[in-house]
Amino acid sequence: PQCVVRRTATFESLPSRRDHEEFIRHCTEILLKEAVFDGTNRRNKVLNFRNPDELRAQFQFELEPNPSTHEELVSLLKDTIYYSVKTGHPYFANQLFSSLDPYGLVGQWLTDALNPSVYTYEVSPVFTLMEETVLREMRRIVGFKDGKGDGIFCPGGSMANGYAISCARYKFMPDVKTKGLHSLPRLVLFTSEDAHYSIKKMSSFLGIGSDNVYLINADSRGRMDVNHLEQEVGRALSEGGVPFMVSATAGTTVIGAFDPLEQIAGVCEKYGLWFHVDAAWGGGALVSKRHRRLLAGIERADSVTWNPHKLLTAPQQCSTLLLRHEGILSASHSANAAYLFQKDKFYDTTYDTGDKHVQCGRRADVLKFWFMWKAKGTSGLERHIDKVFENSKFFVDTIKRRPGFELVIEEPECTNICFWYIPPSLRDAKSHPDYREKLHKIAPKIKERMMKEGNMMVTYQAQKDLPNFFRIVFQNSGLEKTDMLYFIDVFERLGKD
Ligand code: ABU
Repeated sequence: PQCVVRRTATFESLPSRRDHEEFIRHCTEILLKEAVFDGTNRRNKVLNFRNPDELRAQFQFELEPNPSTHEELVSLLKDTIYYSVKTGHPYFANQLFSSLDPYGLVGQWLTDALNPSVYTYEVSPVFTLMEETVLREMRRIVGFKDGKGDGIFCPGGSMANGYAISCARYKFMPDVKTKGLHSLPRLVLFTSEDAHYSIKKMSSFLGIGSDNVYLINADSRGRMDVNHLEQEVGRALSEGGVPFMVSATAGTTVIGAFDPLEQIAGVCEKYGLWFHVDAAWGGGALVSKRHRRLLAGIERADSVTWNPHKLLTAPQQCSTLLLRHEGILSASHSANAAYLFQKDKFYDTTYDTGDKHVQCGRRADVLKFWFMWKAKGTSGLERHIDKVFENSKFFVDTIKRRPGFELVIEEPECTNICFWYIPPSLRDAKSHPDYREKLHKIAPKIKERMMKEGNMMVTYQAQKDLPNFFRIVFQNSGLEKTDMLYFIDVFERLGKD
């Protein structure tokens, strides 16, 4: 339909309800066509990159005193879609999230249409019970007895890890809630050198201090070295520090390694430490009978971070913290705001769950995931996981046979695959003294060509003393083997000397 050119809100003529309806219908059609269907079509680009100055010049970012017309607003929407990265596109493999799940999208849109805030049952009755259901089922899948325990939806995995540290700290010394950091000795937390940076960040945020995060060596496959963990616990004790928590990782951010959870659980039990598992990335593997062995021992955890927006492809954001213990979230964080959490309401106020969060207003991130889960069933989630692991194995097996590709880890455990692409001119130069320096410059160069061309998106990084390497991430089960070959072919084309 034609969009009517009409000023939005002016004193002379406020738009009518009919104008608004027409505007919403028109915009919805554009969103569906340009962002959803065109944005996920293999024939179209993943991105149309512009440098910041170019983008500023081509896009009307500036805000003005006067209202824009509906026609101008439609044009802004189209520009927003055009210049944005299409993260649902099959060839967006840059981050630990991707895909555009149809049921997730509808759930996300419905969430925004209803615009709830999940702090009290009276405001969010459906979402409160949905959260209860989904979190219980996730705990059951983790292996907590009968799905018992507690949990919350969080704004991202970093925050979920922060909540875990806060709960561990409270369990160790409940006085911290009222007396603050003065009540604490020097607490020490242990995590692998390959763990997500949020562990350090949240330790600073919570007053533990990043110096008191002891980094444990990772082995050649990126997994926490448990002997070193035990040595470091001993070192902290001998220094007069007080070990209180180990944060293990199930699916490290770059390499995709799974720490040996059974052994780490043993160390935690021996020293009385809170055992947290950051399974933000790898948690999705728990729904697969074939792959859940990667997380053996997770059922012994005190807390687990698990982000359905990663391997399970729920729309951003959908992050959870799951706990084996009941009541500790509320004990650590409640402030009993009397204006919101009145105890003399006519219904069971234990359903006013908001006070166990540190946020007040909170999006209903549960709906999109619950709706996807309903649509696919747990068996559909399992098929999705099995498919992305199959695709990853096919990609690994293929690049092992292709000249120029070299894996960082020969047998990746998860669906993030790290590799170097070595252009023909460097292939016989490995013994040259400047080989690593030259290799270090290859990935940024290929990435620049990739971004400017816009046909796929894959990230790179250096890690420890390794030269820059690519990390391609597979979590879109709509991809086929032909897509794996597409990625490989594009690397070969962009990596030409
Ligand atoms: N937890 C955020 C991970 C970001 C990324 O590497 O894709």
